[in-house]
Amino acid sequence: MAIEAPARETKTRPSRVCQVTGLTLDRSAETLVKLNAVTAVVFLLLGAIAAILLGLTRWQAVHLLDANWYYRLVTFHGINMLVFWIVFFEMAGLVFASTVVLSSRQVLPKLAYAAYALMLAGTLLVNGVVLFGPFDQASVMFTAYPPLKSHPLFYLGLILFAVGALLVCLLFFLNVVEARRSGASTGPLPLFTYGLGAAATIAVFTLVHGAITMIPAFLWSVGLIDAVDPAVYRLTFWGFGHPAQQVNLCAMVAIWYLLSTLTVGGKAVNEKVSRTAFLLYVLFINLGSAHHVLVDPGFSGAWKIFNTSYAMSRAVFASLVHALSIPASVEVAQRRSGFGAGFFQWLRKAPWKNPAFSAMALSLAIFGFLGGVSGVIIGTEQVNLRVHNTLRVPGHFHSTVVGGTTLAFMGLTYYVIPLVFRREWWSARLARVQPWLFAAGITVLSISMTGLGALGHPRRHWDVTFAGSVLPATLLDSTARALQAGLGIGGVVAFLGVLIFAANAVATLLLGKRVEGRPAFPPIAPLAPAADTAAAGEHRRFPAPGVLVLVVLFLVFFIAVYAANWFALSKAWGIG
Ligand SMILES: [Cu+2]
Repeated sequence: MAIEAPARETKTRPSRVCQVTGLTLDRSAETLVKLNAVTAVVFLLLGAIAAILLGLTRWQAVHLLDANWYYRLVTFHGINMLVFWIVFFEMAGLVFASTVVLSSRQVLPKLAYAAYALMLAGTLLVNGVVLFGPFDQASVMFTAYPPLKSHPLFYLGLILFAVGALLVCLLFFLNVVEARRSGASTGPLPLFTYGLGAAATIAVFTLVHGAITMIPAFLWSVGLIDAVDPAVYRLTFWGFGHPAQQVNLCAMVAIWYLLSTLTVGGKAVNEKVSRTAFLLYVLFINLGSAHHVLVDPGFSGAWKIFNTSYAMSRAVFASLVHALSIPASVEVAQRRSGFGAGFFQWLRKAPWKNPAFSAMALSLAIFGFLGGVSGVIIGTEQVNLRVHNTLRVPGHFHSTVVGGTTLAFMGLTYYVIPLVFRREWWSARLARVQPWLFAAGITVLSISMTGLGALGHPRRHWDVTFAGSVLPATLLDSTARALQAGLGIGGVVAFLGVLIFAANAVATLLLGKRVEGRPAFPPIAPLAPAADTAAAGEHRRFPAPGVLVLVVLFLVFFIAVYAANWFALSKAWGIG
């Protein structure tokens, strides 16, 4: 429209034009992305240091930490990895998707900086209590279930963090509105921004649940109210704790789509279907939170089964849509780029040496085969009985949040640093190895935890030999020892993966050459050429037959593992 052009020209806010993408980078948006991303990686590193100490404690042959530090660091590790690392990174993503991707500006930049400051202050308070507070207040775990009571500053820290994050979500929507109003963004929102919009929507009700949970707990900790009902706390806590993982899921899926575009020039096979799948997440995935209270008294069986099975299946369906759509976008792009032979040439000839691509592909595989399958199983009320509070639970979420989300975020970082920070990677060789190392470590770790859980090993437990207990007992047999070694070694390898990632990033920011023009590494693929219209009838067939084969393999695997769990349940009680 005619009136819009002059309105845009009057803006004299500092910005630069990206020489690769042609997008306009608003200076304060750029600074916010950098601040949040660097902060995220700092807490990833701290959480990983705790992780390696914990892994080497659960491995009974090493049994590194004493009980005090074990429980303190379980708490520290959980909160830093699941909340601080991931959410700070997502905040960077929200700013990026609502400003840079739309070539638009950050609205209310001062408020955005204040939100970051609130989040950082909250993080420091929580970590201060967990690392240096009295033991009984510092070892309440990520969940801090009453009657475990932490220090008031612990709850206050979580509240400040949540308020800051909520502000960033609201600013995301305001940024999108501003991009529309100014005419910077017209037509449908890019899929990446749309996906992060779904994440931000889920984040709003997630954070509201966090407030509903933490404010009474804070009042209780300072003595203003007498008690917090444990059952109510658990329900509302998981209204925060589980959807928080769905925010991660949405962000991760949006990043997968983006990485498919950047690494092979892929484009969603059917964008409308992908957008609808994001919408299904918003509508249904929160109900899945009920899987955290499957063994709690107070909720009816019908309520549990409705929420975790019938409603959840809509969200699982959405994940299956993405699981088909994203690899298919890669296959279609690869075929159009000339790798069309047979079922799998596109996959063999994929850019496996591009760390952003390998991170995306490995994270998709780990998330789907290990995380998704185990999640559906653990979320089924009946089968859950054999899994509850065993190491199978952390076995599951290390394959979703770590093998999936964290690895996808690492993959995106391989582009964020050259494009936003304008630095050439210090070591391309280390970058190429890193996703493989991390993925291998986390896969071994997750499978070992799952195996130990199947043997009955509890989660969050310092000593499975029960040394010094009145009744002698041990869970250690030769299988358990081998699996514990797997947990320890997998943990060490994954830790090396984090260390190399962080060290390479820091070295890049300090020593990396400044990018002039187009960054050299990792390569950015041109959009794949359009379909060959001469191939009549092509559009009637699904354009990615290789992915269809993979999907059938996945479904067979899924059904086999699901059935095996029901079979094992049937053996749990000898009837007849
Ligand atoms: Cu959950």
